[in-house]
Amino acid sequence: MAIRFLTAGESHGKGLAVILEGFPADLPIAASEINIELGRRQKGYGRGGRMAIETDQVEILSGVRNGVTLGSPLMLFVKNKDSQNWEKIMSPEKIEGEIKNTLRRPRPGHADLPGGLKYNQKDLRNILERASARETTVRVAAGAVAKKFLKIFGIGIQSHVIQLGKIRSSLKKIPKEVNEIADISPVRMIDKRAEKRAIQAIDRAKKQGDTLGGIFELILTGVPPGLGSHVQWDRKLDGRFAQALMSMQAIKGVEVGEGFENSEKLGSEVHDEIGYQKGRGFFHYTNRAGGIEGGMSNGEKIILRVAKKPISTLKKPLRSIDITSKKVVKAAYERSDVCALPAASVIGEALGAWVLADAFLEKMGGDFIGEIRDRHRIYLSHIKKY
Ligand code: EPS
Repeated sequence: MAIRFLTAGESHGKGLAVILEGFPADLPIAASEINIELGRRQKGYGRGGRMAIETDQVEILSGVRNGVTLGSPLMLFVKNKDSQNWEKIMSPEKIEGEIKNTLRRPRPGHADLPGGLKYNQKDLRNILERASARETTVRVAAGAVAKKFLKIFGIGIQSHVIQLGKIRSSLKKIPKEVNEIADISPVRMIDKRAEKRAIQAIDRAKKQGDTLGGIFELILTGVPPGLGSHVQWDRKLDGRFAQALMSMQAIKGVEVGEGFENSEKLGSEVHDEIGYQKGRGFFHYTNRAGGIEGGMSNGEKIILRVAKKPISTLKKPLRSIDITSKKVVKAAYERSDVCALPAASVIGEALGAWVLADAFLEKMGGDFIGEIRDRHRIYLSHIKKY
């Protein structure tokens, strides 16, 4: 592992923090660039009331001077504007009298019950505050730095929603500028017909007090071959992507290339034949593998698909048990989103960028951008001569 990050913060606490360690010196980065990514995460049709309260803005507290990284840890902070409405409930000081907004009716599908049992908490707010997807705000901030780093080396990462509930995008050919189109779609869908139906599906779910999930796709371009490694289980690039993406709230599946579809086919229908052209070098005639073979990038586009379950906070709640009385009750409901899939797609970009920046730095090595540039050039010339 070349770089790592740790987040801290509760959904309705003062704010969220992230420490990024291992980034090289001389990477130009500005708060305004990180804020663009934070803004993208806040969008999407089907979001709840919270996003109308917040305008996420990062504060760079360390690791950057005069617009460039120093090689020291970056400390990034995003304030929760909503925290002013929760000051007493979320106070770190001992509260006199009764604590409001306690939660005792765990939501099926949420961290509430397993977290309550594990940490022996009788107010499940002590679990939900940290389990909330609000935490992904600073993961996106970390990813924005990783994206900026990758861009120097011609690596891009984009995302779009390919399925929302039962509505599937039926595009055969994906355009090059995915994010340009997805960023202006309320559901991050490129297929306009599917977009319209997806919006209607969200409206229907909202009316019924229900929620919706779906699948988004990540596309990483310009990735050199040989990132990750076949030699050890925890160095395999596909495994590292899967771990990072699966760690996102509500994610239940990660697919590399046409992973699930390929499982029912013959080998001869699945594997991507290898070609060679002078100037272009090695290439594959197809990319069903999604750009990863043997736990390593193979020089093709990396394609990852990520399945998100519907949010577990339901306005029309499912059956649960009151943890104090042990009586059958309806699960707790508090303000939430009907669908946060478009936001998840942006968060996926951030985590995908992070994993790739880590694997890239591991392969190239170096402590300042100029040094990494030189090493990158040498590696590419080795590949050309191979
Ligand atoms: C989120 C903030 C949260 C929710 C959502 C994600 O705000 P609040 O809980 O104050 O309404 O909108 O969180 C969840 C879906 C969850 O299960 O906790 C955000 O910033 O993305």
